[in-house]
Amino acid sequence: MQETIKALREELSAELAGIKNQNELETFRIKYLARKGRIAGLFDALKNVPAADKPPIGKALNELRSFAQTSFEEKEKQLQQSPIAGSRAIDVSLPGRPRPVGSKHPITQTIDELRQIFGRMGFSVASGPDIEDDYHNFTALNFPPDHPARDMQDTFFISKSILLRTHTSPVQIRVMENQQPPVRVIIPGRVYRNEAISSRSHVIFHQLEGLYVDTGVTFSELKGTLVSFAKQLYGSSVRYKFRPTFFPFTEPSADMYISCFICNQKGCPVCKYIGWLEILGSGMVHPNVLKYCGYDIERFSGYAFGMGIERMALLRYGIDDIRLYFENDLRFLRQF
Ligand code: 2NM
Repeated sequence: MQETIKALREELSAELAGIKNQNELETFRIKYLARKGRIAGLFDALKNVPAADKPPIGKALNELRSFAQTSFEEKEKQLQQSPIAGSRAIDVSLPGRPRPVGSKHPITQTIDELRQIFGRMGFSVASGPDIEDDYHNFTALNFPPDHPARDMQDTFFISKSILLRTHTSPVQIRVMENQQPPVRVIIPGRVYRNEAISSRSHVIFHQLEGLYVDTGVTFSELKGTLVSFAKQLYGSSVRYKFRPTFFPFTEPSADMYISCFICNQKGCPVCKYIGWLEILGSGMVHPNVLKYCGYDIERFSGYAFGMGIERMALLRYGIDDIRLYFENDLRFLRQF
């Protein structure tokens, strides 16, 4: 009998140690501690023990019962304190709670796509300061001293000669100041203009400009690169045309148009009923600009181009109000 008691004590200790939740603990209680459990069974068997042996065996049985009861209570306390308190607290079979996932701003997505296209054509990405000086924003870009863009009306001045850049072109100047040709870079970035805010214009917007300078760069290379760009962005069947224009920093200069893919050139509000969409400005870098950067104009020539990112995104996503890009309204942003 003493042997049986000892064996049962070891058995229930081992079993209790492996218990991980309330359900298993309840099974344990029924098996050992309940009225018809194994310990009670041993007390029943005490009847058949010879009278002389009863006191020591009864004592051992009482010890076993209180050991089992105490161990059980300890285990119960332990399970209740555990953060994953048994299977009642956490149902691991429940589906997870979805967490809201953010998305890239449509301007960032558009820049990413333009970067990829120009990246495949050998352009690397450069950047520069938003706060510029008059020299890099205007003078080195061949703006005459009395040019209207230099007016307070159009430009945010911080002091007499420090300003918020009105285009990303000063970055091209900084690249050329620091590096001899060949130069092949694009510059995406934020620019600032002192304009009345409306659905069509804003004080903040984004540009992407590109520059290629090397020996013997020609206008036909400019056209070839930009036509390839337009076909990659708008599809190979897109029609295009270049129209002469004027910029201080390029000569000759040309605006590029593509056939309106919204109305298929039948005329619509987006193309203002002319069937053509202006997508960028471009030209051969003015020799004066190359000279300001210390380049030998007898050896080097280059082309440059620039486009408005908001306009690109507007055409891409059919957005009709530029202000939406800067309001951070989640109802707008969630659509991208
Ligand atoms: C445009 C259009 C045409 C341009 C020129 C230069 C630089 F620095 F090389 F002179 N940078 N960007 C350029 C030329 C920009 O934006 C409509």
